[in-house]
Amino acid sequence: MYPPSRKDFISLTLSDPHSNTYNNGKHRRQSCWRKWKQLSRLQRSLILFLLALLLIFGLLSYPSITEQWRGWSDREDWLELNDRDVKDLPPILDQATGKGLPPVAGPHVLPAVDPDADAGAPVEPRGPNIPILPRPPTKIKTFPNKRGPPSLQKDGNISDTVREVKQVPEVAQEEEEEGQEEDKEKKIVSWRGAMIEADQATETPPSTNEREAAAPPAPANPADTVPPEVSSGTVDRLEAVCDAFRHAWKGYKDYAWGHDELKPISRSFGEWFGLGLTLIDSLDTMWILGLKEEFAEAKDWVEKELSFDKNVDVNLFETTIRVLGGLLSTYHLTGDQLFLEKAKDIGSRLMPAFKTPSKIPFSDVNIGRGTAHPPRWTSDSTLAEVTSIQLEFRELSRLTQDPQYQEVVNEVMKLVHKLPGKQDGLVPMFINTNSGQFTHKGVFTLGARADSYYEYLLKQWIQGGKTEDDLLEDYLQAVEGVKKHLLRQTGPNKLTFVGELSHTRFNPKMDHLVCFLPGTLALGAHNGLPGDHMDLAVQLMETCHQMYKQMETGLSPEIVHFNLQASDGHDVVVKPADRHNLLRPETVESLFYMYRFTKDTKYRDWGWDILHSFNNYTKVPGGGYTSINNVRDPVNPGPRDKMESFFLGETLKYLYLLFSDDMELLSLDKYVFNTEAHALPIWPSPPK
Ligand code: DMJ
Repeated sequence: MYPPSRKDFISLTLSDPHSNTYNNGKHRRQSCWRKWKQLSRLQRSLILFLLALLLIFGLLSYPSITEQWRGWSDREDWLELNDRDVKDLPPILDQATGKGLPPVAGPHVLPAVDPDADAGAPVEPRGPNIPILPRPPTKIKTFPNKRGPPSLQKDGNISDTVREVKQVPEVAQEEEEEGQEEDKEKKIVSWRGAMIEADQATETPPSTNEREAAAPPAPANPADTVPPEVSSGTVDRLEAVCDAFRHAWKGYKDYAWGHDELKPISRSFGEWFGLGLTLIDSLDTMWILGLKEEFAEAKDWVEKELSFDKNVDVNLFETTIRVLGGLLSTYHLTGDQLFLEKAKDIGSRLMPAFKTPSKIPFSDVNIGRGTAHPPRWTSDSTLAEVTSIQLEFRELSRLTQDPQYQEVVNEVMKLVHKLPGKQDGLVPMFINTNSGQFTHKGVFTLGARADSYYEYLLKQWIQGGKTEDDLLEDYLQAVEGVKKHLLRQTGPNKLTFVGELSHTRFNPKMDHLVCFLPGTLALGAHNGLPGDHMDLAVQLMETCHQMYKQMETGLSPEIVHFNLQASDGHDVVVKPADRHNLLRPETVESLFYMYRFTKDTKYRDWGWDILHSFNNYTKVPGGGYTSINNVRDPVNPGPRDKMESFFLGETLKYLYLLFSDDMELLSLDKYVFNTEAHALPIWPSPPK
């Protein structure tokens, strides 16, 4: 005998679609009901329980599903995205219509991208003219509740760590707004072809009236890290920069005086060349900020302590841009011969670097022995290094009436100008000091090792009174090369960025260093170069701003990767090894140029936010600012214990100039800044 069968299972009968048996709705309902009745109580309860669970789960997951549809998912897995082959690149879409943009007449910026193209291979433009990239939307996620890191605050006086500048009275604010309205009306295309006759004279020291008029800032609550609301060009912001400088200088003075760099956490110093790099890099900044006492004590050190008669290997490029550039700039601002004498001394000691078979200089010089050599592991020099010393050497020749400095650096430019191995004006990153040929060909970047080559093409042309056609030709060609090979947009928010090319493979990687480019493009447009350079500058400036804004600390990482996928998600991807911030200047440098040429106050506001983030996450109690390891971790950004000299030489100087209403303070029609933010005069035109 078999026991009575138990109905602990559900049998499903799949009907034959062609059969007539169950094609009637009434029958089907009856049949379902019959089947339901046939189920045991346990089975029915189980089914009801499962249905209830499904319903609850569906209700709970509804908001997050819709959120994803809206593209506001806060997934963290985007952080770990790896390099992707650039497949299925999206066509450039019109933001409003979502359709592909037709070619338009006018200048072009970006090559059209064929979605069926090979991985990463840029596609020839579809027509003679390609549209300017649509502007990125402003709806980007922000992190309003940034907090200062405990690791930088624990042993410090809170009011020392974060300071708040006082509110501007309402009336003043209204006046400011009216002024801004006027500014907007006046906003003609001032960046086209406005060249004023160059003026060779040194500039008188800036007035400190503005600074002295500002009331001392009140201490703030360190947890309240929202930038204080001050109108965009007020003395409060200038005073905040001066405060930052004083704080940095205090650390340097207390723990690293006369040495190259401050180590603010360990309250000690680091030596690179043993030339007082931070002190020399800071001289003209102090002069511009009106910090008379600090300047006087630094000058005293230069006069009494600074000696270049040292058996020490220095890097030709770094010493030229920081030391020679810093001394020349300070000479022009102050008219003090001391700085010119020191400039001549270091300039002549760097000359042995050019004694090479190819006339392409070695990277290292022993300034005491008068010998030079390449790095131990190669006979190559870095391209940016040998092509970004020209402004300084040319100026030294002009001031000393000794042509030797200008001759050696002009020779390098001549060689590079006619060298094979470029791609539409883009240059490889290395050049051999024996053969004078490019090496590591096929790899192109606007970042490390190539960046200031492009910057100095334009700036030499401006410095020399816009007469040296080869420089202009190389610059214009390079900008076209950038547009053709390196420019792309992110998938999610259409941010325009400059990637890298490695043997035709596109890599959506961009160094923070590339953020010099918006400023340089704007400077070119101001000097009469095509208007679409300015359009591109505006787009790249937005991207560099987003590299800060999208980070939890409000500070950009050293390197970002951009997301080319059309899907929702984040534009900026940061790999764990790239999350550090070295207090670099390039973005605030470009903000300064963009503000000077457009008077758009948003650029000042962006700079203000950056200063605020530096104060929150890099300011070290007791004195100094430090590089940090992780811009994504506001609780522990990981201080690196190093304050680079360019934080005082460049970053704070550009912030001050950005906030200053005095457009004649280092007018861009009279001065050209070297790549370390040291101002050199534009040469007067020769008499006709
Ligand atoms: C500076 O020394 C110069 O700006 C150089 O051109 C690039 N690197 C640093 C700043 O980031």
